[in-house]
Amino acid sequence: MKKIILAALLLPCLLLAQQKVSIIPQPVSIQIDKDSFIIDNTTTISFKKSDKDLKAVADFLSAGISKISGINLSQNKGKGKKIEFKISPTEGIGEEGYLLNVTPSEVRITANTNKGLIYGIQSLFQVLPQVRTNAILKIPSMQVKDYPRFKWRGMHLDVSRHFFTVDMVKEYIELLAYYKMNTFHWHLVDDQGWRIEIKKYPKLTEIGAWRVDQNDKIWAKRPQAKAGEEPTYGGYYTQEEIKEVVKFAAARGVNIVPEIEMPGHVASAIASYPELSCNQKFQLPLTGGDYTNMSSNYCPGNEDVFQFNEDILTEVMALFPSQYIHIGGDEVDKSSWKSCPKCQARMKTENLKTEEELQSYFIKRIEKFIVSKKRKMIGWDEILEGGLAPEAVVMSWRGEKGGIEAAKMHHEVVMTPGNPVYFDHYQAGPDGEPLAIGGMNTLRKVYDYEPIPKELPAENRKYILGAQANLWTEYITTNEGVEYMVLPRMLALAEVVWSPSAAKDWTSFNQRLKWHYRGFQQKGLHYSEGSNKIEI
Ligand code: TNX
Repeated sequence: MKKIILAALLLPCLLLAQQKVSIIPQPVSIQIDKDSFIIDNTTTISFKKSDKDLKAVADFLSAGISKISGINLSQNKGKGKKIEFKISPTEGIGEEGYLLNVTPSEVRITANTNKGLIYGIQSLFQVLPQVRTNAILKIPSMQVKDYPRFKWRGMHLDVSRHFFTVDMVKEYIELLAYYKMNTFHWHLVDDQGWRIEIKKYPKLTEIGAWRVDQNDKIWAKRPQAKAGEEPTYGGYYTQEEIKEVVKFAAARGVNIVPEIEMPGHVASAIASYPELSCNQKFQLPLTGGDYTNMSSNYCPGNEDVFQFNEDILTEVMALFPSQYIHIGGDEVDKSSWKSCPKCQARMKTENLKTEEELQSYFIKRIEKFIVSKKRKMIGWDEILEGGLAPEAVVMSWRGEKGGIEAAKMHHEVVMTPGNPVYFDHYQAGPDGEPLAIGGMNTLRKVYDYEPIPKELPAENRKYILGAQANLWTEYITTNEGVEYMVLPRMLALAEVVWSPSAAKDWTSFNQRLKWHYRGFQQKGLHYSEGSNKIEI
């Protein structure tokens, strides 16, 4: 009897002693014990010294610890307790997985690659305080085995409709890496602004990066530029800045997929080089989010257009090591090609029957070039129309139809259907929410998303690389706006693309979310709690 009473009294104490762990995305397996490892001034990071890349991983951990505590961890010296990194062939965790073992005397992260180690560190960060503290840094003892479900865990950002600074882009990458997302799709080109310096074609950023709408907050209500007005709103990234961002992302295990739109959504390029459109008329880069028109497409009848794009892609590929290069391909108003003599001549010589086939001809030529450089071309699902290029990867955004079709044809696919992973759509309200593009993608809807469509035959499922959320910024003008639309929905997506589907649990997710909300508050990040209130 006495024993039972004692146990009953002790149990709450034991539970209290056990630190709460709220990792998102939920690890594949995690076992938490009651004691903990304490990080102090004597703690040292230990790794194979000769491995320079491991030094970068160690620096990543040190920087994070120093930020929250002011403690500067030593590396490979000192007699204190160790946080050890180990690259060693480990079965069952793949390229990005990790094992994390925490005991009171040691922390050990084991992985097959540095990326795996980085994810182990991100899990460590998620059990430590989120902002600067004077409290003791305690890591609960635990055993974690963890690896992702999908290879492509993407977040997109449109920097054309509104421009975001290098610092903001880094903040975005930091945030997505914290949740083990590994792909940043950088939408660098659209009608409303060309955002990447191209040395061979300087007018792209001298002219194409600027427009006349600096004071307007909502594009739909924006007046068109009047003759003689100075284009002063915009911006672009220099090649040096791009290199810096690529390096920053790589240090966090994030690959950047650059998107260079073609043949449509390029009014900004046509503003710079009007001779590349069918009607060759000069126009200013479009304001806000206006839809493409006749003079915002390249002319596929013009040979110079191909040279131009190949030159641009050559510079782009030198900056971005990504295996995948995105060429857009969406929403081309092909009717303009009907009345273009050069386009019609091209169709005749190439024996193309429809304007869709003409677009397909365009994309196939570009793919050939990209493949000749040992990269893979990815495009929006419109690239299926008129015939898919032989090795193209399809980003399925108009639902999953295009993705299913491509996977059945043995093409790789990234699922990014507007419903539910367009984060420019409302997440709550709409009363009381910032103006957004229609559609209601609540947190719950995102959480319940399953990237493998039921109707896809089993043998084709391996072609689904993963999923991605897109953030178009016609209505999003500020950093706060970006944060608000992404948080907390990105956390739901992270669990969709990382955690085993059997481990998904809405109630548990909501429990864990609380710790993250506190972090957002502490860090001053904007987020929508509203998205959690609406059930579908
Ligand atoms: C469609 S998604 C677009 C974008 C818009 C978005 C708004 C896609 C490939 N094209 O240009 O910004 O809708 O939701």
